This record gives sequence, structure tokens and C-alpha cells, in this order.
Amino acid sequence: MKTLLLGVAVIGALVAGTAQAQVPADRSVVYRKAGFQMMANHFGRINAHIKGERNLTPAQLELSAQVVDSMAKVVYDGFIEGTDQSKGNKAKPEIWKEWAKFKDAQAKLQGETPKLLAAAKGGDKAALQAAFGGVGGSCKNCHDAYQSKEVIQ
Ligand code: ASC
Repeated sequence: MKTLLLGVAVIGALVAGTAQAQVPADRSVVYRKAGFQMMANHFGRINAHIKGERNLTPAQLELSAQVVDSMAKVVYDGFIEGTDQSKGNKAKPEIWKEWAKFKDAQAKLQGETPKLLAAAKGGDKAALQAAFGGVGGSCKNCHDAYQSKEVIQ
């Protein structure tokens, strides 16, 4: 029984190892780009709402803020080491050289997006605008340091 369990554990580890090794580097680029696109799209809707170009219902506003907050929580899973030179990518290699600093920038965004969600639920436009500025500032903070101006070909 012990040998059998050990065998299962070894096969499990091998399968897990193989699965991990087989994830193509550019899959993580596709993943994080998709996440950022969803985040930017819904952040843009909130921006248009604040500027009076769109009139989101309270439910739409909350949903958009929820998307921004959710993407901020999951998108960083796509920053896998070795993907900085993959095609169609703007992530600078500095991300992996300054990983702790990059994590700080990530934490900054993740600290701001729940405030946006709370403000979207609260219905106060000034509070929404302030929270929007907090999120936008943390986007910019990270882009300035870690986003290349041009897509890597
Ligand atoms: C957006 C968007 C970003 C951020 C950033 C804020 O709407 O797509 O990447 O805001 O421009 O500075």
C-alpha cells in the first residue's frame, strides 16, 4: 500500500511538473493582456460615467467596478518569469529583475480597486471620482516603470 501511494505521488508530481513545463510562455501573455483589456474597458466605462459621457445605472457602475477589482486580483498570475520576451507583449524585463518592487506596485493597485468598488456601491460621485483617481494613479505608476511603449515583436 505504501509503495502504491508513493507510486501515485511520484506520478502525480511528474504529471504536475510536465503540465507546468508545457504551458507555453505566450499563454501567460495572452492571459494577462486579456485581463488588462477587461480592466481598461470597464475602467473606461467608469471614466465616461464620471465625465458625463455615459450614464451607467447603479448596477452597471457597480459591475464595472467589480470587474476592475476582480481583474486586479487575478491578472498578475500571468506574469510568469521568462515571458518578458514573448511576442505581443509590453512587459519590460525589469519586472522580473525588480520583482519586489513590481509586487509593491501590484499591491498598490490592489489596495485601490476595493475603494473604487465601495465608491461605486456608495453612489456618491465625488467619492467615485476620488477613488477613480487612486486606481488610475496606481495604473500609471506601474506603466511608467514596467510597461514598454512598444509591443515586443
Ligand atoms: C485607463 C487605462 C489605463 C489607465 C492609465 C491611468 O483608463 O486604460 O491603462 O487608465 O492610463 O494612467
